[in-house]
Formats: sequence, C-alpha cells, structure tokens
Amino acid sequence: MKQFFSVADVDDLSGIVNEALWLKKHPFAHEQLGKRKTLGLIFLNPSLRTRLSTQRAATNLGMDVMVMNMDKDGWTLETREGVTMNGTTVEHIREAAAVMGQYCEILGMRSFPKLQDREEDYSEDYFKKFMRYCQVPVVSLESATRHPLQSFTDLITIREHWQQPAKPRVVLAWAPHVKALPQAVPNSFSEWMCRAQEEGLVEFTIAHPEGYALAPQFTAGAAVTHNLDDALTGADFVYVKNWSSYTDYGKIIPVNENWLLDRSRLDITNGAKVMHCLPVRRDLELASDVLDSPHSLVIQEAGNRVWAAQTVLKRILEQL
Ligand code: AN0
Ligand code: CP
Repeated sequence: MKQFFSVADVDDLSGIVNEALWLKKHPFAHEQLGKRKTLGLIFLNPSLRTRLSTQRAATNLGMDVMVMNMDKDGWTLETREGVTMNGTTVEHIREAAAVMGQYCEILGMRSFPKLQDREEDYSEDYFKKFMRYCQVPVVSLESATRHPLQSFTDLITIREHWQQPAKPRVVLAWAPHVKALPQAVPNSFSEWMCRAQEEGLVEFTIAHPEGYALAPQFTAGAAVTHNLDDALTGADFVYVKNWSSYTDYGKIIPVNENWLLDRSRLDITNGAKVMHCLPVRRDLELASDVLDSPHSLVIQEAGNRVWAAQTVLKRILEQL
C-alpha cells in the first residue's frame, strides 16, 4: 500500500478485514516492523479517537510517533500557487509538507472541509497538495470528503458482529444536529458499504430527509429512502450520523419529521446493532436509551480503530 485516502487504495476488501481481525488477536506479531521508523500525525482539527488509536497502532508496530497540532502550533499555511505571500500566510504548503516528509517515513493528515465552497472542498486540493509535496506515504485521518480509517473500522466491526451466512442489512441513517457537519463520514461509509455490497458482503440502504442526498459518486448501488421507519424495518446494523446538505452546500435544512433514533424505534429492526463514529451528542443525534443499551456498538467500534490503523500502517511499512 502506498497511500490510504479512500477504499480505492484497498485491493482486497475481505482480505484486509481478515488481516485486521488477525492483528486484533496478535497485536505484537510485527513489533519489529516499524523499528526506527517515524509516523507524523498532522491535525488541522480536533480529534480524540483518530489521534490515540493511530498512535497506539503505530507503537504496536514498533514505530515512533510525532504529533503536530497544525491549527494551534503551526504557521498559517498558504496553499494557492503563484501568489505573493504578503498577507497573513507565513509558509507555503510546498515547503511545510516537504519538510515534514524529511522527518517521517509515513505521515497522517486530518483536514476538514470549510463547508463554504463545494467545488473547493470536493477537489481535495489541500490534501492532494500535501500528498504531492511531502513525498512520503500519507494516511488520511479524515479529509474534506472521506474518513477511510473510520469506514474500514466500521466494516471490521460489522464483520466481527455478524456470524450468520445471510448478508446483514446495513442502514446509514441521517440524524439531527445543531451544527453543520461534513459529509466525509457518511460519504466514506457509503463508499465502503457500496463496495462491500458489490462483493456480496452486505445489503446497503441510506435513509435521509429530503435535501440531504449525498454526492452520487459515493452512493452508486445503494438503496435510498426518505422514510426512516421503512429503512429500519428488518435492519441488522444501523449506522447513525448527521451531515449537512451537499446540494445546498454546508447548510442545515429544517426537517419536520422525527429522525432521532430511540430504543422503541429499534423494535421494528431485526434486533439491530447501532453504530456511530463518535463524538455523539446524546439525545440530540442519538437517544441515550440506545447508547446505554446492549444494542450499541459505539465503544467496540472505537476500539477497533486501532486494528484498522495498524493494518494500514503495516501494509505501508511492508512496501517502504
Ligand atoms: C466530525 C465529522 O462529522 O466529520 C468528525 C467525526 C469523526 N464530527 C464533528 O465535527 C462533531
Ligand atoms: N471518530 C473519530 O474520528 O473521532 P475523532 O474525531 O475523535 O478522532
């Protein structure tokens, strides 16, 4: 593996999930692989799980880790080409990325969308420039349009909790929020589930209110409904997540129906397990009677972030 930006960087979906589940049983089997190799984690936005699980994964492989909170501790970066830097930016991404590549064998980068200009966010200009100029393999820690370590984790978690021969019915369910959030997590989850569906591993449905359709390049093959209860009927896994509008870009469009998943609503599912990438706002996005019930997988899911990150880092280290 040379980079981890989207599901397209994975050749063998079932193979990589099995590898992660094997590493979960044998976490130190490759503790020499990353010896004297350094991972740099660059954050332009906050993080709990991604920061800690990726550090833990790297140390299981014997790597050293450096963390840079670029938003707080770094110089303000210029990303435009050919401009005279006589404004507020101090350093160009060309130099900053190239320098970080001198210190690290692998870099991880988190850079959320600004949710103002759809074309700019969806071009992934910032992330692509960083990958180009740093000259070392880059792992996405969530970019403007995707969160692949999260989605890989989610597929691992579904596999781990589904032993039956029949395919699980997986639902991505939009949830309410008071803040405009990126589409990165649902785009990425949908992209991974559509691939898993193509490979006969799951049946995948997306439920969202009118006005919240995701970009079509992430949802090809998914069934889409505007009725949450229709989607929940017979579901085995419900993946709850808020996102802001893609069509009316970055906006919160008012929704009249009740989209909050609570415990009683799960009665129409097939005893569904409930997932969320976290952080979650209790009783706004997801009812606490679900989070506190045996239906919830959110803690196990967050725990699996280690094995997703460790599998990706292992594959990259093997090809350095
Ligand atoms: C972020 C998002 O929705 O993309 C990160 C989730 C992992 N969530 C928030 O900003 C609350
Ligand atoms: N799920 C996730 O990526 O969490 P953090 O934003 O805390 O890293």
